[in-house]
Amino acid sequence: MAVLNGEIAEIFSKTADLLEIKGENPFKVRAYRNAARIIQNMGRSLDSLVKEGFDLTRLPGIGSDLASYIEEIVRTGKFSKLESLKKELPEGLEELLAIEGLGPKRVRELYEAFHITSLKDLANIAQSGEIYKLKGFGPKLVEKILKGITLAKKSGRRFRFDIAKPYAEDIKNYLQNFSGVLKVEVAGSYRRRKESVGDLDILVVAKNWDEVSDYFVKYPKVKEVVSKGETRSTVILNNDLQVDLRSVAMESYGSALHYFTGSKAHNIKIRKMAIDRGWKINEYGIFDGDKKIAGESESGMYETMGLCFIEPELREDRGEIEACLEGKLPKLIERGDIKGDLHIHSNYTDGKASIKEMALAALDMGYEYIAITDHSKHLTVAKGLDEERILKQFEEIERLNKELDIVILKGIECDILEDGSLDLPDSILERLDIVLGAVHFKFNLSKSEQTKRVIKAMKNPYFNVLAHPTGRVIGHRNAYEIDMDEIIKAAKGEGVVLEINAQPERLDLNDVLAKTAKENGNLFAISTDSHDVESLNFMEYGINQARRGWVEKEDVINTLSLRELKSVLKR
Ligand code: DGT
Ligand code: CA
Ligand code: CA
Repeated sequence: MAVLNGEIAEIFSKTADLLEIKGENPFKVRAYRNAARIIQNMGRSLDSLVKEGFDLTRLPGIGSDLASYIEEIVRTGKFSKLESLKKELPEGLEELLAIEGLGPKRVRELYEAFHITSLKDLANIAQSGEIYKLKGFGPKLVEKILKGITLAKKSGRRFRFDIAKPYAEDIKNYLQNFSGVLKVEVAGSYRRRKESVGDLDILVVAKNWDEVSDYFVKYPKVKEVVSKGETRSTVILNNDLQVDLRSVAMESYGSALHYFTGSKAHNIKIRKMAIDRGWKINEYGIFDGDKKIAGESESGMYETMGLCFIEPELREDRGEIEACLEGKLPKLIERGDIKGDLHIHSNYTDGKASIKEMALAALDMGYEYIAITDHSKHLTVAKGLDEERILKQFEEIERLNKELDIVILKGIECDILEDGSLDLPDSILERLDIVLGAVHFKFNLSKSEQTKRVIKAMKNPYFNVLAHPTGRVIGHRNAYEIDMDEIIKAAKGEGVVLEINAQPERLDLNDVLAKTAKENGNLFAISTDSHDVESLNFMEYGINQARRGWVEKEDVINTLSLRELKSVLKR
């Protein structure tokens, strides 16, 4: 059985966490973390590369140590270094690391002082006040920690889309390989491309359900079989992701797919419409009395209801049924509409690859242009660019533009300072093709101050794109307090484009805000914020989120030709 890239990534990221808590060399920790990140997004299966005898060190970001570790994991399913770390430090500590405000040093202190190994332990000593006995733990930090625990608990039972995806694809593949399986589809929130999924809901049409169910529970990554029933079996995978498999008859495949794709709210609305007509609708079909009038295909279900086909991403009861009836259903943007990526970092700051490497990878993806948007000087941890280094970068970009068959735009991800001014002078900004502005510090301003700060920044005539507009990180950090209705209005007024940041842990704007902005007539940039070559593939997640926000091709500036794009950027 193949080891998934996602599993290898998870092993390295756990190793990084435990090493960090142990207080090991930060470079070593970072190497594991980078490896995890790169591997999570890699297009090719490491398992098959190893089995083909491919030299892994030829892959970007993989040195000889890492290559041998990957080989060990592929061949044994385990990583001995992680196994021995687990003997030194209890598991569970790494979930504490995800809490905002708790770095590895504090996690270690908490473990040494109170033997804390879980969120529950942490909540207990934080609430009892005992935590104040530790140096450096004041009321502000403890409040932040308690907030973090609530957030982690809420999202802890859910899996980010990009984490669930390789498993969903692998299980689908596994089931398709069984000869008695006639059809397989992953339904539920996964099919709706939600940013996180609670579990996977898979439908099969099987010649013999019992055989398929037996085969399903033997899927090698199953940790626990929860139930094995007449029409449904449920398992938990090694990473705690739950998978439901349901048996469906061919003649009700469409109705079952519709029912189990959801959302529940969307289903309920359609069921009401059916009832109003004197019909009945369920996972077996649409019935007029005893007569079945639809159910074989999903499109037939919508057609029978007098509705257009509604894309799964829209099925949230956010007005999609009404929009269809009024002939106003959007034609959603597609991956193939994208002509370039407008938020990319290079090794001038905290990116891992050179400008040329990023550009060549983008060219390989069929892009016509990219923007290099490294950090500005305020972000010292990322080696942010000052005036002098930007000018040096200009020269390199100009040289590459003569050499390569892709256009590199000169850009910056400029820090928005606390008072709403920008981190670089207008004399530099005016020479750039594209200016992204972003909040990277002072997340804790009041709502009105934060709103004022960002609006003031957007008034700068060179400001083009508001990057990751709310600052949220899924499962880790809530959006900062900011009045997004005001921001959306101001952005439109100033000719500022809103980013849909495609990093799977950001997806910022989220679906709901994207829809609000779309209704307001704003423009978007769907951008990967790549720090390495593999992350250029994040575009897919940004497209998912944009589609969930009803966004169409016309709303997105990186679907434009270079000439049209340049005219939008001259605001
Ligand atoms: P999740 O797993 O929390 O990310 O979200 P879903 O949407 O995948 O929800 P899940 O797994 O509980 O159920 C899968 C689908 O089954 C759901 O989207 C709609 C359908 N469904 C489940 N329960 C009900 C129900 O009580 N009524 C109706 N109409 N549909 C339901
Ligand atoms: Ca589900
Ligand atoms: Ca489910």
